[in-house]
Amino acid sequence: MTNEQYRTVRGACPHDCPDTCAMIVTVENGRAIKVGGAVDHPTTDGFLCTKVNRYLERTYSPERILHPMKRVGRKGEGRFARITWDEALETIATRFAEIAADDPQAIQPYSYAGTMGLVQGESMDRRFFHRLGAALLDRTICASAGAAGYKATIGASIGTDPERFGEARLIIIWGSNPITSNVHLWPRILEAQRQGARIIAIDPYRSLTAEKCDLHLAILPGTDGALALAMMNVIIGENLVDQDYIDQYTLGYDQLRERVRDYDPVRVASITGLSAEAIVDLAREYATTRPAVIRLNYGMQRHAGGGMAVRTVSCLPALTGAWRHAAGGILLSTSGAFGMNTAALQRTDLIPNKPRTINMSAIGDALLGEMRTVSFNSESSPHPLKDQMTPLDPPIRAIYVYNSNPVAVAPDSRKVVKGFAREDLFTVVHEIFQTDTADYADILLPATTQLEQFDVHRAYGHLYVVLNQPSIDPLGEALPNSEVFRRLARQMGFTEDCFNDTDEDLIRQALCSPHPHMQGIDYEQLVERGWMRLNLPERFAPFAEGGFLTPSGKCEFHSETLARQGIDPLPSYIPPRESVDSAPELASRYPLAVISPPAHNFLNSTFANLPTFLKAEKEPHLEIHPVDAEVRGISNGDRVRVFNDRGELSVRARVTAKARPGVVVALSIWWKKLTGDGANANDVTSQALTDLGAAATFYDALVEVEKI
Ligand SMILES: Nc1nc2c(c(=O)[nH]1)N[C@H]1C(S)=C(S)[C@@H](COP(=O)(O)OP(=O)(O)OC[C@H]3O[C@@H](n4cnc5c(=O)[nH]c(N)nc54)[C@H](O)[C@@H]3O)O[C@H]1N2
Ligand SMILES: Nc1nc2c(c(=O)[nH]1)N[C@H]1C(S)=C(S)[C@@H](COP(=O)(O)OP(=O)(O)OC[C@H]3O[C@@H](n4cnc5c(=O)[nH]c(N)nc54)[C@H](O)[C@@H]3O)O[C@H]1N2
Ligand SMILES: [Mo]
Repeated sequence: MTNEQYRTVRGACPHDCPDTCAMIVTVENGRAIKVGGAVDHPTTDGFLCTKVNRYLERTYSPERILHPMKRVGRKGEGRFARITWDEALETIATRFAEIAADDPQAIQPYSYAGTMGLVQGESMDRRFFHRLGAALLDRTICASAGAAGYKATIGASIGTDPERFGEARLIIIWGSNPITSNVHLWPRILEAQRQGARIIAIDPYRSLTAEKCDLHLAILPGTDGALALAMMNVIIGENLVDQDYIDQYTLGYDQLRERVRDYDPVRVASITGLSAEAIVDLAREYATTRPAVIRLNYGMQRHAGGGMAVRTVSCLPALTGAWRHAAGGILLSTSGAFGMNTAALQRTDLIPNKPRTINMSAIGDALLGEMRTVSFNSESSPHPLKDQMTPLDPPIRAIYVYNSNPVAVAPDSRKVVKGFAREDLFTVVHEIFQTDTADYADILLPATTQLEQFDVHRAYGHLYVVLNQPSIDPLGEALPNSEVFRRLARQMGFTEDCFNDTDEDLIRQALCSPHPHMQGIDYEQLVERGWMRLNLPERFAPFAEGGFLTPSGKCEFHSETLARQGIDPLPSYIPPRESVDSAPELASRYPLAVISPPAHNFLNSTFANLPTFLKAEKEPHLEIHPVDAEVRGISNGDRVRVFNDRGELSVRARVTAKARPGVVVALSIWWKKLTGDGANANDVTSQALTDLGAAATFYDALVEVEKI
């Protein structure tokens, strides 16, 4: 809609969330005055979350960085002086050229999903670093364990269409907190519940979601794989399987049947902290209710065996034939259904040599001169996973951070801070705000918000491509990522044509794809409508008749691919690295498991600096069960110290049965400089990596808590 004064523009929420909402921005005389959810977009359904509803507070915040700056204080102090874009680009290009003359691998890009857009997240930036020959980054901080585990069983990140959840008769919400982290799924779950479905949460913490479910099973962290194996033990033992589905569409059933014999519910009860009866009931209810769907998500992935846990849980729907129904099956992520032409955007063909790859979840070690990798050896004891440290030669000499805030979000934060504090490290940070990471920049660049930039989005919680059209001009001298890398490429003298592509060119390239799901999705229609469903049937039942995306085309209970990598080819249980069983000595000193899932009003560390959201979250706290509090003499409201060998933080205790005994909960992610003691939950998390996907193990950490 346009007239003289008002205009509405169709956009997309950029944030790292499954929902990727279609937004409508109202603009008055060049200023955005309202953001809302598109009414016509099926999953957005006319509403935005509590955070993005107030997106204007972010865009028009007086705290925004609006021009380039250079450091004038000590590293980390956060004192900067204004410079011009020309000076900023020249400084960066000169330093990069110097380092590249010795070895470009010493230049490290560091980015994640500050925006999920393809243009601003993985196009010109990738081209630039590829052409430069910089080190690559393994982007493992969120989803790689689950993606690898799911891939081993199912073949790709494709699952039940979230739009069908309302028709399910049983929904298991497993390691997921949709009311906070996937709020547009929640109305569908409520719809199912109204129609008589049962909703079960499996979560160590009585989250906002768990407390609204019909049943909450407060499992011990990192033990989901064992629970799934015990469920299979019951389902197979009591012959509740769909033998026809198994015969036609799965691989390795006989071996699986043998394997699950080791996991009888009584033994698994002691592993998981659940009762044997609860496990048996869950298995029976799951196998006998149609359609049954599992919303499987990140909670279970952030542990040593996170990949294997996801692989194991993903076997369940093939065993019972739940996939036969469009509202049955399992949903981890829908991202694998999108077939955008990311190769055209990223241009890995520009890479001149074979540079090293740094794992982003171990950036602390990397900045301090060591590369961490993980190896898997089922024979070794007490734990099958081992992290190897290799000296980094050359060391990282420059780091360019965008779309991420590693000082606050990366594990084992003391090491991350120590790394960023290195005097000899040249650090560029491109940011909207002066984050904890920005404080360590040598050159700090101003970034645009979503209202000021052009982009195209896929999603991991629905099946629509969403276009983001800019609704306002950039504030101050802020520039989008794509434009900064375009200018840097010019400054470095890169002459390839691809560095001249406009954002529109990039979007067109992303859409130009031979993938069958992308057929019919074109730029002009997206501009007109804002969003389009992938070329999939309205009732999408991806594996109703097999067609898995594994090498065998079947649901692989037995995976030859894993076997070839020296990994157990069958589902198995890998305990947390930090637990009584795997590390008894450690557990005697640090008996409590700490988890730090998202706070409702933050989005990772995004929004965690703005008044409305800080007011809603009040202050950093630790939820602790009354029994654990009492033995430590801790009362509700006391200040407590949470610590282990890696670090510590001080927070306010909330004594509550929402945390199960043995587990403490520190909702996250706070900016370290806004907490009072300069620390957040990542001061106690570890850089150890997961089995599959080499991901971070944020929820696999033991601590002790004491009253201050
Ligand atoms: N409001 C808000 N929304 C968000 C985010 C945010 O920060 N804030 N972050 C976004 C991002 S990047 C992501 S990846 C997703 C994450 O969203 P989710 O997939 O929901 O993942 P988490 O919130 O990390 O964990 C979900 C639940 O798993 C539980 N959990 C922890 N350990 C275990 C375990 O071992 N087993 C089981 N069964 N449960 C466990 C936690 O207590 C938590 O309640 O949310 C996205 N959405
Ligand atoms: N303890 C603990 N730690 C965790 C987690 C946890 O549950 N517990 N969750 C983990 C997970 S799941 C994830 S995904 C990671 C998330 O970690 P990050 O991806 O680092 O996410 P954010 O903290 O939101 O930081 C994103 C930054 O990008 C900036 N940004 C946004 N848009 C743009 C843009 O267009 N251009 C530029 N240049 N910058 C932009 C934002 O201002 C913000 O500061 O954190 C992980 N860390
Ligand atoms: Mo994430």
